[in-house]
Amino acid sequence: MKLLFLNGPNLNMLGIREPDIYGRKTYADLEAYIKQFCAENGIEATIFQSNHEGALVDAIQQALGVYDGIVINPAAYTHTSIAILDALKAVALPAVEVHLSDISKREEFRKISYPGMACEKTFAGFGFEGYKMAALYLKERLGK
Ligand code: CA2
Repeated sequence: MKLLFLNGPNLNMLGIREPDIYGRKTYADLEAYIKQFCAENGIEATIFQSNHEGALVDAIQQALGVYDGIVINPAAYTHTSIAILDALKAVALPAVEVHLSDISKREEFRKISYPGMACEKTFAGFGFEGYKMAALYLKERLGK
């Protein structure tokens, strides 16, 4: 099973500021965590981070016919991006949304998720583990 892990803007800054919200671990730690649980669960993982909305849209479009599913943390684009929502709808691959923090318990503007409307599930507030929960959900769902 091949999964594409997409991470949006500023996630490359993890561990540098706001440790009370996002923890002390770095983006490199997140990549290592994803690679390790994927290896343990027979999942082929590609991980991509971008600060640019169009680059994330391109990555979603290019996933068609290549990946079995998408795990996405759109970061701040969660709350603004109809373009990412439309791209997810266009490829219609099974997708799961992940957030490190529990966006339902933060500022009002974080409560809406556009990409989430094209995702089968959302795991928010579980830190790095949310990525594993999302991947295992897709593994089960795809029967692989
Ligand atoms: O909780 C999440 O995973 C978020 O997607 C993270 C985004 C935020 O805009 C979403 O509302 C929820 C922020 C990404 C990382 O932001 C940082 C800010 C300062 C220091 C390090 C990372």
